[in-house]
Amino acid sequence: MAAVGNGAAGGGVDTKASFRQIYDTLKEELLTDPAFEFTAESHQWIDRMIDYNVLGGKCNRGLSVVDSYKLLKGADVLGEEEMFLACTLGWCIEWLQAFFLVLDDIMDDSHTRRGQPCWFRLPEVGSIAVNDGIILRNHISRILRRHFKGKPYYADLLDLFNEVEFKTASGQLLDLITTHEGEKDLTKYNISVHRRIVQYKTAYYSFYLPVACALLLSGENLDNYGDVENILVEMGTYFQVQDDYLDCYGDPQFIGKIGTDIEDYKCSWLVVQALERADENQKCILFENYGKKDPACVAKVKNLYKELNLEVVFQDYENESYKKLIADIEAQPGIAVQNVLKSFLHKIYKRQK
Ligand code: GPP
Ligand code: MG
Ligand code: MG
Ligand code: MG
Repeated sequence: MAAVGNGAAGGGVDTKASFRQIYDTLKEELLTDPAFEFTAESHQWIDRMIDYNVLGGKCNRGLSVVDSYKLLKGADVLGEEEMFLACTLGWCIEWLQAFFLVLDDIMDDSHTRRGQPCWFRLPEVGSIAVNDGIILRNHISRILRRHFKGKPYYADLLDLFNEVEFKTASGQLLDLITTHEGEKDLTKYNISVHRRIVQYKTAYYSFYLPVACALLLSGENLDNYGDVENILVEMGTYFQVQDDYLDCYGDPQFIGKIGTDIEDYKCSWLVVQALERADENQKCILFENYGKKDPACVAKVKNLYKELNLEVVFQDYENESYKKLIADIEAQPGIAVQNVLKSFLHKIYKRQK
């Protein structure tokens, strides 16, 4: 099989270019899906909806499938067919992410995403975004069916996406019900509540899923990779702590979204740290101002975070997490697996967006 120049492991320029090209193929296939007779209007809608929601991110999750697969195989360059399949699975994860984000932005009452208005905020979209989310989810099944039906690992692949989706939706449930009107109670927020939420809502789909896809492509049985799963879930927890931190301290221009965690009464890592460190007076300030839309209340919470030096607390957490993850990774028996995990960690360590 012809080898294509798809660059060195680690998301090289060539890998990114090949990855992007395959998007065009997959989109075209979805837009000519024989299971549906598109009208001109629906064709145009789906075309725009996919571009708007699937593109524009960093593609870390998708590219990690390709990078991980290369590292597992110990090959810098993949054959054309292998490259296509790895990129296709990567795009399935990007589609899953688009599906989650379209719906998450409605649930979190967010305004911007990836530097543009959230999809549901467009006047012509509104609640149609809910159905678009469902369509994005169904696109994954369409893509998997077209390119993987008949492969020995097809059933495992479907099962993997289903399991991960269930975990994510369950984590999203935990995230949402802690913020329920009438249930609002900051005394319930602590690090183990936070941990449970973020493991489920973020870590499985963002970290375990890309590596699990690469393992299935390599013919591996996921039952043999429990330790790898645990390390990836830890990495995903660290990633969501960064997300919580950036929600408050990130530059909206740079991260492409305006934080809403304080307004939304989220069980964010920052509020958990603040609660652990606040004296009685400071706790009163938090209790009175957390979870309010009023910008003056949000400013009071942010001031308190400053007083409590949470920026430094975060830097310490980041350094400690990194050290712990590297130690856990180096305790793994296989060098290829170690490389996969390290490569993923280095994509996110000290990220600014
Ligand atoms: C990220 O939380 C979690 C998700 C995107 C999972 C959503 C799951 C669904 C089943 C819809 P977040 O709200 O902190 O992300 P962001 O900061 O990007 O809005
Ligand atoms: Mg959310
Ligand atoms: Mg959100
Ligand atoms: Mg967030």
